Amino acid sequence: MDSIVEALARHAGQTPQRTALLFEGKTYTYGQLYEEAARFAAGLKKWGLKAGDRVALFLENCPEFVMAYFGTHLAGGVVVLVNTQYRQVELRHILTDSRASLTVTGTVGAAELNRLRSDLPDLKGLVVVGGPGEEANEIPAFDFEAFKAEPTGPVNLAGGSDLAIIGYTSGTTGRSKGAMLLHSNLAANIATVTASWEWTAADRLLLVLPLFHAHGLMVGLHGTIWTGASAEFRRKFEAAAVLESLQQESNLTMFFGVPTMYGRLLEEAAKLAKPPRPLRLYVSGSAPLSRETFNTFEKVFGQPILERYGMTETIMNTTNPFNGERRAGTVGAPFPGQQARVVDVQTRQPLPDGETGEIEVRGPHVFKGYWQRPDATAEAFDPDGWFKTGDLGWRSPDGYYTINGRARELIISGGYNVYPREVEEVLLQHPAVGEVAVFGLPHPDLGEQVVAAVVPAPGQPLPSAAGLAEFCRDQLASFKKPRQVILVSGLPRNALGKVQKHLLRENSGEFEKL
Ligand code: MLC
Ligand code: AMP
Repeated sequence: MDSIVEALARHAGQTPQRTALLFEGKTYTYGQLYEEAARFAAGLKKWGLKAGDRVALFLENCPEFVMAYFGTHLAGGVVVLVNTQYRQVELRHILTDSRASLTVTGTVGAAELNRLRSDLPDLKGLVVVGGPGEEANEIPAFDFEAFKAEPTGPVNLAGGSDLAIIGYTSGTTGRSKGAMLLHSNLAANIATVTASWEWTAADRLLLVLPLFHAHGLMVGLHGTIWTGASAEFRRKFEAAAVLESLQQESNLTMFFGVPTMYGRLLEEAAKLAKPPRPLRLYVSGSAPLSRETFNTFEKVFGQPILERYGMTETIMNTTNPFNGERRAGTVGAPFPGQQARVVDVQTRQPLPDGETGEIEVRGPHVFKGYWQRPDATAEAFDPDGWFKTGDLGWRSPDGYYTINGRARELIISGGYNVYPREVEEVLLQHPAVGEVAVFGLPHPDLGEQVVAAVVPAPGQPLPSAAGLAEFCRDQLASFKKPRQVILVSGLPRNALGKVQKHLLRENSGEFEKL
C-alpha cells in the first residue's frame, strides 16, 4: 500500500463493519470512517480545493479530525498540523508560511483565527466543528457537517511522492520550519513500525496523545489504520481515567505516551489496591524516559515500557526490541529498512561505538525537506542523504543508541518542544524586559521546564514572573510560558557576546527568584 488513506480504503472495502475508532461512547467502523472522509473530500472539491492546496487542522482530538485528515488526502490536499495551544505568534507564522487556504477548527480556534484576520490573506475559509456559532466570523465559516458533500467521480488514493503533511518544527531562529512529509514517508515508516511491534488487526490502542503531532497521528492513528486494528481515542490524557480503562476494558492491548504520562500513571497507580492489568505493549517516546520511571513501571505494571525515538522530520527512527532486551535509558536500534549513525559534530565523520556525537538518519522515512526553505533543507542533509537530527548520542557495541544531549537549543517539556528563541523574542517585547535568556531546567513532572533569566529594563517597574507568563500566554502556546523567572543584573556572555546559557543553568539555584 502506498498511503495510509489507501489502507483505510482497503479495509473499508474488505471489512466495512470492523471497528476502527471509538470516541466518547460512539463507534466508527472502517466503512463509516471512509465514507465520512470521502464526503469531506467531496466538500473540499466542491469548495474549490485543488490538488496540493494546504488544509490546516487546528483541532483537538475528535472524530472530525480523522475525517478531515483522510478527507484532505482523498481530495489530493496537504494537511498542515497545528497544535491547538498555539496562539497569535505561531498561528500567524504557520498559516502565512504554509499559505493554507482552509482551516478546520473548533469554535475557540475560529475566534482566535478571526483575531488575526488581516494578517492571513491566503486563508479563505474556516470549517468549524460544532458550527461557526452566532458571532460574526470575518473569515467565511462553514459548519463541519454542512460542508460535506456527496462524493462524485473517482477518489484520489494519494501515494508515493505526493506531499501528505507539513509539520512545523525546529524553530531555532524563532520561526518554525514546515517539514514536508510525503505519503511514501508515512507508509514506509508505519510499515516497519507495525511489523517491529507485531501490531495486528487484533490490537486495540488507547490513544490519548494529541493527533496534531507525530506521536499521536503518525504512529497511533496511522498504525491503527494500516493494520486494520482499532483505537479508543480521547480528547485528553487523564491518568485516573486511563487507569480505570486499563482495569475495565479487557480488549485494550496497547498504550502509547510521553514520559510525563507514565510518571503520572505511576503516581495514580500508587493509590490502587491491586496492580494495573499488563497490556501487550506500552510505548514511550518524544522525550527521554528516565531509568527510574522505566524500572518502577515494570515493577508496578508488570511490563517493561518499549522506548523509541522519533521526530517530526523522520517519524520513527529507532526502537527497543519488541522481543528481546528493552534497555533502560536507551532508544534501541534503527527500525528495519532504516539507517542511523553517530558522527563527529565538527568533522562529520562517523564515530566508533561508545563515542558521543550527532545522530544522523537515512532511509525511506526521512522527509523531503523544509517547505519553501531550500537553504534550511540543504543545511539539514549531508551530500550522501544523511539527515542531521540535532540529537547527540552514542551507540553501544551491541547496537543500542543512547541519546545524551542536543546539538541545538531545545527544551522538551512534557513531550512538547519549546525553542528558547521564540520565547525570548516575545519576552523582549515586554516593556519591563531589558535582556532575556530562556533555557531549560529539570522538572519532576515535565522532564524539563521553561526558565527565563531577565535583565530588567532601566527605569521600568521590575517585571513579575506571573506578569511575564501572562504576557507570553496571550501570544504563544501556554506550555511555552516561563515557569520560573530569575532576575539578573546582566547575562553571562562569551568574548563574542553570545549568552552562555550553560552558566545560567548551572548557577540558577544561586539566583534570587521572584
Ligand atoms: C500542558 N501544559 C504544559 C504542558 N502541557 N506545560 C508545560 N509543558 C507541557 N507539556 C500546561 C498548559 O499550558 C496549561 O497551562 C496547563 O498545563 C494545563 O493544561 P492541560 O492541557 O490540562 O495539561 P495536561 O493535560 O496536564 O497536559 C500534559 C500532557 C500534555 C503531558 C498530557 O502536555 C501532552 O499531551 N503532551 C504530549 C505531547 C505530544 O504528543 N508530543 C509528541 C510530539 S511528536 P495554563 O497556564 O494555560 O493553565 C514528537 C516526535 C516523537 O516529539 O518522537 O514522538
Ligand atoms: P519533534 O520536533 O516534536 O518531532 O521532536 C523531536 C525530538 O524529540 C527529537 O529530536 C528528540 O530530541 C526528542 N525525542 C523523541 N523521542 C525521544 C526519546 N525517546 N528520547 C529522547 N528524546 C526524544
